[in-house]
Amino acid sequence: MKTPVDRFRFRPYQRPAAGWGALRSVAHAWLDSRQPFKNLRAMLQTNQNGGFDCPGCAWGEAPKEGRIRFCENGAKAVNWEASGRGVDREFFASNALPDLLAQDDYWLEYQGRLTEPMVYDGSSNFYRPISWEDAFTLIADALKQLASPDQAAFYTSGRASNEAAFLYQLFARSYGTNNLPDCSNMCHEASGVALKASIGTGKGTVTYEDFDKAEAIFVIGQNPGTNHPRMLEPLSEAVARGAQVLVFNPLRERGLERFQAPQNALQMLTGGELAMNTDYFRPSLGGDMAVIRGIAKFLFQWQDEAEQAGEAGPLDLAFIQEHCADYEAYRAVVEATSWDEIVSYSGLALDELERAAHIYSRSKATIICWAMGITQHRHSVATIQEITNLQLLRGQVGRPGAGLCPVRGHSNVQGDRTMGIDDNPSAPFLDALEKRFEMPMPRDAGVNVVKAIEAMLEGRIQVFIGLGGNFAQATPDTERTHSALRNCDLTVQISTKLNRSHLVTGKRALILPCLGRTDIDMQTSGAQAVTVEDSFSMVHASFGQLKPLSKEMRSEPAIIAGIAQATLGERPVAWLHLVEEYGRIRELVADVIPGFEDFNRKLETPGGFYLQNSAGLRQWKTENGKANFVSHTLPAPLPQAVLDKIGKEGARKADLVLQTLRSHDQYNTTVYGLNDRYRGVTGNRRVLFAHKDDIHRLGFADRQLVDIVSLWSDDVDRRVQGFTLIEFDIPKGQAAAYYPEANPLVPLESYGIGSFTPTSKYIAIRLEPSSAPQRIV
Ligand SMILES: Nc1nc2c(c(=O)[nH]1)N[C@H]1C(S)=C(S)[C@@H](COP(=O)(O)OP(=O)(O)OC[C@H]3O[C@@H](n4cnc5c(=O)[nH]c(N)nc54)[C@H](O)[C@@H]3O)O[C@H]1N2
Ligand SMILES: Nc1nc2c(c(=O)[nH]1)N[C@H]1C(S)=C(S)[C@@H](COP(=O)(O)OP(=O)(O)OC[C@H]3O[C@@H](n4cnc5c(=O)[nH]c(N)nc54)[C@H](O)[C@@H]3O)O[C@H]1N2
Ligand SMILES: [Mo]
Repeated sequence: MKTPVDRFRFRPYQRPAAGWGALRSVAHAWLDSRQPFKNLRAMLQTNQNGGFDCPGCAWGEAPKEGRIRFCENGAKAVNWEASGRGVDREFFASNALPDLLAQDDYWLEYQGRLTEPMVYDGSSNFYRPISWEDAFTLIADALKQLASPDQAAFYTSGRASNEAAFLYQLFARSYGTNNLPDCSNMCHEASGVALKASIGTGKGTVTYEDFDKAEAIFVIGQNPGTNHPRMLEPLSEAVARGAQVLVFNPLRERGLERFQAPQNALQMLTGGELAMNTDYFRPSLGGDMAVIRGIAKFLFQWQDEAEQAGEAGPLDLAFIQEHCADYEAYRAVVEATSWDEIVSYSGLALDELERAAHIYSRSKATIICWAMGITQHRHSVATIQEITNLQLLRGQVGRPGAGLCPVRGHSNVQGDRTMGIDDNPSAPFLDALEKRFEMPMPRDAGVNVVKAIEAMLEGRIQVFIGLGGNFAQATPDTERTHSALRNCDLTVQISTKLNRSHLVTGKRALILPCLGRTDIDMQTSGAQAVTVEDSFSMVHASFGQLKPLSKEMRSEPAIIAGIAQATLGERPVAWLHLVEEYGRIRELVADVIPGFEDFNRKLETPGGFYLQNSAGLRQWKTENGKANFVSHTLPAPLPQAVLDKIGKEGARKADLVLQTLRSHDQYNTTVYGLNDRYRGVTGNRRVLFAHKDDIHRLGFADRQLVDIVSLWSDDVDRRVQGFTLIEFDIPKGQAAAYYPEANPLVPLESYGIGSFTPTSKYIAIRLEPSSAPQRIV
């Protein structure tokens, strides 16, 4: 099936975000789904009570009527999942693996929903059909034959429901391993690690209502116009009521500048639009920690000045005194950091930092939001702790309209972690499992994504099972990751759509087609609901609405139960009995996980229920029972070994620093089309955005084809070929390219300190004239 592609063009986008452009794009996604009448019903049920939770992002549902409940990119996600196109046995019989591998990621998913279980055993180049029972037996035999349970890895992507996630981790642990890497390892891991040490919870402390009460909102390293479009409404409302909205982003993202609400007929018809920010700062990549430190340094200075004048300063000393530890140490570290260092690391001028600090010091209720621009760096944990330190200085945690807000990605990534998808689970969680299921649970930490790839490369992991996601493409160092997967004995993917992880296989491979969020999930007791948790810790039910495309698809809980039953029998639970009625799974969750007592009854509340956030209540579940100021020196963004190597190469120093990001037409590795509307690009994803002066300085020209080579301390040649240079409004020294096309450039060893998250937002690169066959663009 050919994919629709526009001609390559670059023309900066002049219109506001959302508006008519969004409506046109929704109409296109809807009609292209092949089942518009069925899907209209689905779109109307998105995020409604009794409907299903949007499979797009993890932004929470508006508690107030009249606010946006679904958005352009939510509609795209729904129509993409609820495609009328199917990938069946005839498709696999007529497409050999090498031919499929030659297709791009857009083409692969465009073929439609996976409709029946398939197996590949290396005897030919083709997948062939297999029955569900034979597939379960094949997996069970492979698992039982391993010398140790730690030779298997159980990956999860953040769309899995709470019910699926709970069963999956229970199965992995009952089988004997904590090898539960997940997409969060590449995403908000740093937020969890940092916040847990600082304030005793890994989750954000704000609720949706806090956005209505905030006097200032900082949006750092996040592009909500594309990735969390429903966030645009509360942000534009905040600006309209006079709150300060400060953006920190090296790129001028359209969704953070101007917005036209598609639901507002008057605005749409009159061309009206709303401002999205009151100030826009463009820091260096990885410079945010220095930005925050600069603001803190001003606060300390102004505090001293106020005290000398006998006035109250900006710091909330009473809060610090009552709730915090290590304040003096933090103050000392900030004072020891010079303004020169702060300015040069941050990429902002001193007067910009002062302006931001003024706004911060005046606001009585400040929310700080962040996403991948903060979490995908080497020093992400330190940066998030610096953000937390700043908020603690003014007592901005646990008060209305204020707090810390890591904006999560996948729609249930937060819930999956709550359910125990964690390679490094806490002792109390394991204790609770042991008590409830009366069997020992593994205590050694398992592998995260980076360690799983290393283990597969070295042959220490032999069986890989993926509950959703696209491990082959979402991970760093693509060539090595592909070798790692190929090194396995068996790779199993539980998926809705065809992707590269089905094609980069172990010696044997299985494709197990599952139901998605939009599909009706019929079990013996009737249609089932599943539950999810959003970024604001609200848990609610989701009911599929559409008849599945094929009778051969199974739900994720049913597939996990099938594998578990074949591997472990009824130990420690009657797996197949549980999935007859998901309320039975929720009863187990209620017994094990704090906050879920009486789970089934609580779900009856319209809109769901709120899992309390301890830090939001100013209860600090840290070791010392305090909110901790955690001090770090401003770190170099690359390890010394890399700096030494780049330095030694003299003229071959890094040309630019690259960040990898999402276009408006993709959901992670799912590519909906080749356009990026707000950045003005159509028809091409293999582009490199760079500043005009840099392009000329390096001896290239606008629209020239280049190869991009990344620089690291080892001798691996990491390169992508044939990228088109685009002169772009980007700070000098920086470049940007799309994920996953640029993933081959991210070295596996380049990850965050303490988070193991690949540094997808900071890659030193060099450009070369392209060695790829010339294309006319
Ligand atoms: N439609 C759609 N929605 C999605 C997704 C999707 O792919 N498509 N993905 C989902 C997932 S899993 C996630 S995690 C989220 C991701 O949501 P985002 O974090 O918004 O995603 P990115 O495209 O990675 O954008 C990062 C932004 O950070 C900026 N940035 C990069 N480096 C830095 C830096 O060092 N400092 C600062 N201040 N800014 C920086 C970039 O310019 C860009 O605007 O979205 C979720 N929602
Ligand atoms: N260079 C670079 N790399 C990155 C990032 C980056 O910014 N830059 N971002 C990282 C981030 S934030 C994340 S979260 C990861 C994402 O990593 P993943 O979560 O592994 O990747 P996705 O692209 O979201 O997975 C898409 C696939 O999931 C399957 N799928 C979709 N819906 C369902 C469902 O309901 N059930 C099941 N079982 N399967 C389903 C489909 O088959 C689809 O092909 O990528 C990370 N990788
Ligand atoms: Mo993510």
